[in-house]
Amino acid sequence: MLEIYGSEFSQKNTDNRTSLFYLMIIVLFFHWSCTSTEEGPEPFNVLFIISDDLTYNALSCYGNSVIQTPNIDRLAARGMRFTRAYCQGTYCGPSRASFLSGYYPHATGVLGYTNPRPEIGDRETWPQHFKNNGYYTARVSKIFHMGVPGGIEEGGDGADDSLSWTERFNSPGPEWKAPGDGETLEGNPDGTKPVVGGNTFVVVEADGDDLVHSDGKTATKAVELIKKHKDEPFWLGVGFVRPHVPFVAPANYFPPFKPYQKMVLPDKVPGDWDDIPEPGINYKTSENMQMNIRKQKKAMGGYYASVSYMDAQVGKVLDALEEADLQNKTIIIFTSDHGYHLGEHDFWAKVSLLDESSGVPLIISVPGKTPGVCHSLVELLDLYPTVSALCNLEIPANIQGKNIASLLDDPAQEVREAAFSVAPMREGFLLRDQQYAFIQYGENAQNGIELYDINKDPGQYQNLAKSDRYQQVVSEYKIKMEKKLSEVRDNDLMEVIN
Ligand SMILES: [Ca+2]
Repeated sequence: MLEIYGSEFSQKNTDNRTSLFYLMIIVLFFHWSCTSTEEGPEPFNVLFIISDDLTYNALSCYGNSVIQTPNIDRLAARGMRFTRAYCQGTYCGPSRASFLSGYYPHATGVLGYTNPRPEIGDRETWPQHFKNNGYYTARVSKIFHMGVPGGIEEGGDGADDSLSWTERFNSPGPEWKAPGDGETLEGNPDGTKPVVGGNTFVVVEADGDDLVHSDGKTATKAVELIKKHKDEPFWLGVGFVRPHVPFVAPANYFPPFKPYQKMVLPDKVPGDWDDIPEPGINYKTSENMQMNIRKQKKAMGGYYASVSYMDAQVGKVLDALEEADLQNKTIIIFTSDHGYHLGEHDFWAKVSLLDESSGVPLIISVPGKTPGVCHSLVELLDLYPTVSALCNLEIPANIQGKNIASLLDDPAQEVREAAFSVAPMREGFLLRDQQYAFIQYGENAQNGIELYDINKDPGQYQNLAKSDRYQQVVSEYKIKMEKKLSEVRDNDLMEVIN
């Protein structure tokens, strides 16, 4: 018996050794396959390029035939171009604080022009997450909020967050003070006002070359940093301030848009404002800016020249990336902090929650992915988790955006039922889905509602909110909005705010 037990014992031992051997093989295989798929040969770099106050309507890759933006177009040709990307706040401060922190504006409470650090405490911002994972992170010029033109004239850090960066660089420029042929278009009906600063519609056809201005200096610094850091993983934020006012650019960018008289303004629809609730009338209009048709056309031409100039600077940065042979190792993102009105509804500039102002251009180029066009609703808030996932970094559990990386493989998917955006200065809230744009003013819609059927009325001219036929739709969207506002506020920061 003993012997039998003994032979069974030794048999078991042999089996155990064999099992152990196979187990080790399996463990080694999984270890190898995990390290080879998760870590990859080399981590991707991230080049994040953001223009200030840029509407997608002013880019040729989005269908504009008056202006040519060859550099942004060439990025679009090799990346995924999103046609329904929305910002989360329709002016600089809240939008930038949101997508950089990973929280909606009403989650942090950052509705003005500050950085979100006091609200998020030791939680990581998007670039900081990369910095903490071994990346060199840098910003050139405006990534978090900076005042334009004042902050650019001063050359300070603005509402920046120092913890996000390994290094940071500012690009001071003369802005409206640049020598050249300038005119103040806004609030200047008799033409007696000189060229002024501030958030004012001013056009300057400037003397000198690209490097006179902030964006030219930003491109130069970005090119230098790409060369210098090409052998280590980097997250480089390049912030161009054009086409934010003042519309100042070297004079050689203006000829395609002159004489300004040839610019074609959006249709002016009689009675257009009659069905828009008072907070929905934008803060800048042709009327309150006292801009006649000549000035409106010049505003459009000046804006386009500023976009052309910015596009040329984007080209310099893309060229540098190719020269450093990094195009196959770098995720490139191009976007804006929000959109802009160029005379639609006689509205100008930002803040409005209509598509021209709440929608943003968004191109994401990832090495190895097939270029394409994606019509899914996406939010700028999705960049932080998506780019983290694409770089095989953990997505922090606290942030509110979605990982939309699957759209880069299959752009026909839908990842969101609706996009959400806010205009805090008028307590405006937008839910935009594939059929409707629902806008309410006030937490309980007490200050008015706009409802547009985008498929029938893409220009958003017919507010259906008071139509008997749409009362059921209005009720449904009010409930959806209440739910969204509650979701936004249900996060790990609430104790900090309260
Ligand atoms: Ca802006």
